[in-house]
Amino acid sequence: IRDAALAVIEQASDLDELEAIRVDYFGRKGQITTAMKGMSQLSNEEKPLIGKLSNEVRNAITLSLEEKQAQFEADLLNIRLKEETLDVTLQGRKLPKGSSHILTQVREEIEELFLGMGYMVVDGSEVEQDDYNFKRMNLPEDHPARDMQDTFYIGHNLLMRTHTSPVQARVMDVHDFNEGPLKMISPGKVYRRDSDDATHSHQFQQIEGLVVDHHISLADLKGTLNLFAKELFGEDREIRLRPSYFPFTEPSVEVDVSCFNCGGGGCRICKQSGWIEILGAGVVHPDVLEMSGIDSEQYSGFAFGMGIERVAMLKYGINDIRNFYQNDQRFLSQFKARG
Ligand code: FA5
Repeated sequence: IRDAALAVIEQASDLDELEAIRVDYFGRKGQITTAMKGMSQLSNEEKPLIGKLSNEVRNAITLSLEEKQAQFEADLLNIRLKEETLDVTLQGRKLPKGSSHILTQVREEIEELFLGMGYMVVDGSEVEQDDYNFKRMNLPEDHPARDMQDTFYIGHNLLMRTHTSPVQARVMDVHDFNEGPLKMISPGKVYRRDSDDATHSHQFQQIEGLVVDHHISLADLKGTLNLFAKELFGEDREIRLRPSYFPFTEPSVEVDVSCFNCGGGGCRICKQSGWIEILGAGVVHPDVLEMSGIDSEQYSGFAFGMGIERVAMLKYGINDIRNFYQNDQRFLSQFKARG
């Protein structure tokens, strides 16, 4: 039995076959089991001899089965290890990479420029009180200039801010001049009931700027804006100041930049004028300072509010403001450069 068993075990080709062999010898009706059962019929002299022999046979077969099983298991493990090997030299698949929105890029560029000139960047709230959006900007109720900016009201005394100017009042309320002059910009979204067209959107972004100190004049404003325009648009672009009106500045100006697409000759963006308006500005009205508790005899300031979309249109020659908000990848993916 032993030699026959060892021979079949040797030839077994997998774990299943080995199990069949084990059953064939040690199963309920297996050869060894049957032989052991037959022991009871042996004489007392034969029992120890045959018993010893059969134990040896059983141990030899068991050992051989175990060895073979261990060998099969080791083989299987090796095969699995081989199959699961990672080829670290294989080229990876490229994942499409996103980037920040073109308006975010332009906003950050403007922020960096003013940070470099010592301004702080302040956050404002898109939901604003009527008081701050209008009254504190020298626009009492019934003031006709409230019509200049059609407003989304969301409750009594609460509205979606129509410009970033209310941040001026909020910052002036808390500024301590013992710590130095006030120099801040405040970027953010604003909302108006404008009809959308190539240069107007009902939701757009502004950057407010405010400087208050002793002896600040229109000349400081002009110098600052000139520097800004040259830095952002390049030396060859021109800016011009036109007299304008805002209740919160006196005098007030609007600033145009020479148009990109037509080289100043006139096109659809600038409506044939060769110029596009990017911001409103002026010398802070003394009443606005006083409402924040700032002595207008001692202090003066300038302020400006620019449209970020308009700046981006001029910088990159984009001829329709709606491109910024339609999420067309063909448009957006052109501006991946700065990420
Ligand atoms: C204002 O909003 C004033 N608060 C600006 C200001 C601040 C003046 C501080 C003086 C001192 P205005 O409504 O002109 O002004 O808007 C300012 C800029 O926002 C415009 O020059 C233009 O660039 C942009 N803008 C205005 N309306 C829209 C619109 N519907 N869509 C896109 N950009 C707009």
